[in-house]
Amino acid sequence: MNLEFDLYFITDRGLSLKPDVEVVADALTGGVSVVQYREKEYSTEKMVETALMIKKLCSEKKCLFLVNDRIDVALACDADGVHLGQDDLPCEIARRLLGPDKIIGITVRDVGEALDAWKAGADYLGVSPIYTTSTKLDAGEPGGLNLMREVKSAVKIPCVGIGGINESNMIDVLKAGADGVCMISAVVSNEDVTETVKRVIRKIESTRT
Ligand code: TZP
Ligand code: MG
Repeated sequence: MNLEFDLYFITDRGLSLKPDVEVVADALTGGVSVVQYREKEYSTEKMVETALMIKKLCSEKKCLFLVNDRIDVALACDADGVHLGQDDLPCEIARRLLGPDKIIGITVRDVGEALDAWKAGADYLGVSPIYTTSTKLDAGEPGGLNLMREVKSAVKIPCVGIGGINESNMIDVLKAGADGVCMISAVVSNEDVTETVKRVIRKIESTRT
């Protein structure tokens, strides 16, 4: 599968100034290549309802749509895949449930976890946390650019940097080997998400020309 990431967008209801579905619409107008729906508190029913609306928007823009943690929700709305952490369902079991064609991303915090996830059949890795973040309180110690470099050279699947990334440090993360960057607070808490996404994508493109 040829996965291409630039700006990897993740919803965060607590930090956004608008409801998730509206923020996703703004991010899609800005041109994000992947949307991950991340929701830790909603009932399953409400989560599926929201995921179905986001899935529709993503399909219209041919944007990849992933669900965080919840394989049941991903299946219910026919998302393109899931993103799983180290404490979620193991990758092999997720693969059995989702089938060969869905995308599975795994969060890794060191090279050992990266190699395990790759061998287990992950399609891409979220390398985390690169910098200190207050968005995910249990993210752990930041691994910095060295973590990004080490993981990227250990595996042959796309790697997305996450954790404390913003418009000032994103280029460093890309230069350290990231195939894409994820920034939650630096994107969703902005008044104009569309403009922010456009600016970030221009910066990413400038590193690739
Ligand atoms: N997983 C690892 S760090 C993180 C997640 C969901 C939060 C990243 O948020 P921010 O605001 O970009 O630091
Ligand atoms: Mg998780």
